[in-house]
Order: sequence, then C-alpha cells, then structure tokens
Amino acid sequence: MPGYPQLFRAMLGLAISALCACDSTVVQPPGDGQFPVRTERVFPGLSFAQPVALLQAPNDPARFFVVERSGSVRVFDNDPGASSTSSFFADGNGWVEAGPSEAGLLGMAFHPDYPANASVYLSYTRNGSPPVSLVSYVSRFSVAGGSIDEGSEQPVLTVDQPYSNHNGGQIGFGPGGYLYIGLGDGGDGGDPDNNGQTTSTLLGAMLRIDVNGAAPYVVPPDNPFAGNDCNAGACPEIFAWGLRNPWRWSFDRGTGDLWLADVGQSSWEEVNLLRKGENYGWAIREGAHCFRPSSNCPAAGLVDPRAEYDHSLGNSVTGGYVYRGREIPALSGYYLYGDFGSGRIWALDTMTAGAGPVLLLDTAFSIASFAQDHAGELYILDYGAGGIHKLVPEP
Ligand SMILES: [Ca+2]
Ligand SMILES: [Ca+2]
Repeated sequence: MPGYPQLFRAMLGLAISALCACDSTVVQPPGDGQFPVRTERVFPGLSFAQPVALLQAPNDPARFFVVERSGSVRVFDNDPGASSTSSFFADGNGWVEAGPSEAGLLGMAFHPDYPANASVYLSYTRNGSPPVSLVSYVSRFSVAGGSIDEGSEQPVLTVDQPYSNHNGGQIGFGPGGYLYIGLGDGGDGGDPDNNGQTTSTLLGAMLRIDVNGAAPYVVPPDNPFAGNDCNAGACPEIFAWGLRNPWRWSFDRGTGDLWLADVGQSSWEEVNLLRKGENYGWAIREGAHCFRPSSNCPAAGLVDPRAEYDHSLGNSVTGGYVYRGREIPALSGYYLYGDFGSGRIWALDTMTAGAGPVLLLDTAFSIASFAQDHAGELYILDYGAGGIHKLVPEP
C-alpha cells in the first residue's frame, strides 16, 4: 500500500459495479492479447473492510480466511453462494493499532503442521511505550473452538517502528519450514535512517527464523549472518536486505523461489527474485536507478530488480504469485503482480532469462493483495470496494 487514501479509486470501483451486471472489471484491453484472461467477482455475497490477505489453511480447501486491516480475520465456506462469514480472530483487546496510514493487522500464516499443532501466526502493529509510538509484532496464537484464542498470544519477534508507514507485514513459511518476515525500512520517505543498508537493524530486510526449536525462535544455521549479532553490526535473522517496503511476496510452489515486490519511493516499482545473502539496493538504488546519490551511485554488490515500472503505470506495487494453477495453462510459470494505485496486473515469464513483463489487465481495483488457493488459482483483493476477484480464462 502506498500510504495515502485511494478513496477516488474506491468510488470508481463502486460506480462501475453499480452500472455493470457483468462481473468483469476490465476497463482496458490487455497489452497484447497473449493471455486470454479476465477477472470475475467471486463470493459476490461477501465483502470485506480493507482486506489485506486471503488464504486457506493447510489441507483444508473447503474454507477461506480473510484478514482485515482493522484487526479481524473472517472465515467462510468455499461455496460460490457463501453469504455469511464467521469470526476467526477479533481484536477484543484493542491491541492492533490500525490508525496510522499503513499500520494494522497486516499478515497471517498457518503453521505448516496446522491443524495438528493448532498454531497460527499474526503480523500486526501495536502501540509502543513512549518514546516508541508503534511496534511491529509477529506472534504465535493457538486455535481453540474454531477460532484464535486471543489470550494464547506468544510474541515471537517485535520491532520498534520509527515511523507509521512501511511496516512490511507479510509473514509466511518457506519450503524449508522456516518462518519468513518482511520488514520495511521504518518509513517516512527516502529512508532517512538508512535502515535498508544497515544490517545492524532488522528494518529494511527479509528475515528468516526457525520457530520449531527453542522459544521464541532460533536462527537457521545457514542464515547469512548466523552467529553474528545486531550489536556487532549484522543481525543473524536477516536473510536478504536493502528493501524499502516488501509489502507482498510469495514462494513459487513449483520451484521454491521467493518472489518479492518492493514498493518504490517516487519513481520506480520493482519485482525481485530474492536470494539469501543478497543486498537489493535501497536506498542507494530505486529499481535499477540511482536514488542516493542521485547519480553515479555504486552498483557493485547490489542486486537490481528482475522487473520494474515507472510511475506513469502505477505508484505502489503489490506482489502476487507464480501461477501454478490449471485453469489458465498459458500462464504456468509466470509471476503475476499488480499495482495498488493503477489496478494494472502484469505477468512476468520466470522461465526465460531476460524476459520482460506483459500487461495482462487494467482493472479498477485497489489491489491490496493477491491470493492463491490450494489448486493454485489466483485471486485479487480489492481494498477499496472489499470484493474478492478471481483470475479466470476468457470463455
Ligand atoms: Ca514504520
Ligand atoms: Ca531494489
């Protein structure tokens, strides 16, 4: 999310849905017609308040879970005619601080052994003790009686936030069973504290921890700075760094690759293939361009994005998924991502070195997040109007 309201886009989305009985929200033809796809409103009986994540639990294709920024998780049956939801989590204690621009309940992950171990992880922001105003929490909770037991919270990792924006928020378990945590550069603009290039802070980095050993976590022995210490200059939790705001990212279920969209400052939005121990450049570089200094910036040791676009095409990239579903075979192996501000959706060929992105669709959605179901089919969450949309083949 870019950090400013998209009321206009939300109003536009409402106007379109009111005028059109069809469920396709394409307002412009796709770039080159290479992929015959469209979006379709699914679960039309349901809408959500500022939805930021949609997911399914391991081995349970029969239900979906939606994370709402204000601090709740709703669950509903995987039934096209679903007309009601029930509460999976409700912030009854008022812990979740969703007031500042990009704060709130931002991510959720089921432990890979769920439901056997009944463990769910939530990522959210919480008020701090002065002088710290905001703190990012990643906490483990137990599920009992069909919902998260709020009293079972066990904080795994907390990070003080110097500013209200760029809080990252996504969490997820990777192919090795480790928990990955994306953290933004702390916020404000232009990374005033240079957190992206500072490995003695957890800010501006992708973290990787093992929550299956001693509590609250242990550092995987092959992390880049394992055995080191933040106070000694390198935090052992860091997997990769030089990030500005890794709002949404995912693992390719076919290859295990980690694809991450990093939200840009004023000019460039970027998509990265994230590898262990690499520095992705912020705030020396924004996309594949100098940021600070604005010219003749160093490039050695910095990994440029796999794809980028400038602000004529959008203003806040939202990472999606490498398509591994069955309904749109032509998209298999393509990484799909979009823009929160413009509603555009692109497909990037991950199988061909040097391939550029293809514009798939230009939608009216405020794309807060993509989602992937058990079958590998992809969904889009419209933050403004609150609907769930599915990527489907043209008939
Ligand atoms: Ca922040
Ligand atoms: Ca970068």
